[in-house]
Amino acid sequence: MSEKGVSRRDFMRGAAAAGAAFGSFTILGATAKGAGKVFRVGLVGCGGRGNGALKQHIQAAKVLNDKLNLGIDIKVVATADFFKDRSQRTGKAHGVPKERRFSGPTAYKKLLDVDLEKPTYTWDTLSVPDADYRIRVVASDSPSNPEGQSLEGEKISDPVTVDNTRPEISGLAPIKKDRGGWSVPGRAHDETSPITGIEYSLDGGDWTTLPAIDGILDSKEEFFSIEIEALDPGRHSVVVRAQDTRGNIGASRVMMETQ
Ligand SMILES: [Ca+2]
Ligand SMILES: [Ca+2]
Repeated sequence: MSEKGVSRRDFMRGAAAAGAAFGSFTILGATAKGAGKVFRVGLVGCGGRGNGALKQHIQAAKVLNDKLNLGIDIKVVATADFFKDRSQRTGKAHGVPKERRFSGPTAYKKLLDVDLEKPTYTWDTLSVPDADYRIRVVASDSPSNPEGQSLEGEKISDPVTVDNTRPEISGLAPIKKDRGGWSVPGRAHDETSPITGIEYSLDGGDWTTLPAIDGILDSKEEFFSIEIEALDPGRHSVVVRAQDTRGNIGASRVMMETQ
């Protein structure tokens, strides 16, 4: 079987064998034969984590399509969440028919009854250290061919980054300015991925975006400086948070005393 004709099962087996990991995620449905390269997906848990995993998975399919020319089509066919609004919202965003957006305590069971013919597969990147991984995809047609006549092919992808660790904020050291103002310099650092966002909140207020000192957020280490105008006398707090390209968020807080 050529790489273009790789079956879903073979793909899963090969990817799993290679320790491939795209985030904790469940793929349901799809027959190895007949369904072609359409991956039918049912999402159980439509909160931030579930939606994030789904996004990652769609991205992973795109990477595989780009790098290995697999022509994978991810189709979300059902959603399930205890909360109706979450299931509805995610389902609507992915074109899931209303009758397949399940909610309530037995939502996941209803989802599992949606014409599934295959068991569940899960990739959990939390079981592997942060690093770049290559995915080895092995395709074999041995199940449908006599012994000795089967063919096998494999390809190895470009590196895929797994990063489940939060960026660190350090060096927050408020400096007093004139008229009760403060300057708070700091550093955002991530071991694995570039920093894509830095924000701060003064006294629990709205988040304000911060630019990088060097003008562009593009590397694993970025420096920033928060400039605060005159504050009322008393204790004040500044919380800074930074996000890496994988969506991990790390935060830190510093207190200031204005006379
Ligand atoms: Ca990270
Ligand atoms: Ca930079």
